[in-house]
Amino acid sequence: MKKIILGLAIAAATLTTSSGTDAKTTISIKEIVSAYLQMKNAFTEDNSSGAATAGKKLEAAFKNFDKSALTSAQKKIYEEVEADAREHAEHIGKNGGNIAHQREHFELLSKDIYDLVKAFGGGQILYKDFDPMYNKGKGAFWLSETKEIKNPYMGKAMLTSGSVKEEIK
Ligand SMILES: [Cu+2]
Repeated sequence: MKKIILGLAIAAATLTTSSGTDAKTTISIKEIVSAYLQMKNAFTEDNSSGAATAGKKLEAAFKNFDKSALTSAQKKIYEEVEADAREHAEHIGKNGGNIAHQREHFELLSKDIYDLVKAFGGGQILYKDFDPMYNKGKGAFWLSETKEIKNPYMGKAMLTSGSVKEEIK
């Protein structure tokens, strides 16, 4: 039920923000997106401590996010995502040295960041990429700033595995 309501709220916010999101909000989202991308890039290099550093940065970006410029529909979406995303960022931040566990959180975090980017815009073109093999063949997606595939779940073992599913403008 919660998912359905969130879906509707996102659809509503997309309609109201397509004419232009407040500049301040875009900047705050950009900090969240940039910390997420830093984390994703660390995972592509199997860099667990780099991912942990980015996790702490992402947690801070959420903490510093200015909600005052949001419309009530945007605020609703943000608040739906925030607690969950912060928890994943925190666990990734605390689990340097345990990259398998960090990647489990990264998969769930990617869903949250995707919802935010769809509602607020990412401040840059982003690609939704999909790896069909992660999680025993269940598959998982991530967001990237480049069209070229660099897989954060497989890292160096299978860096180019996966494909672009969506271009988010
Ligand atoms: Cu954890």
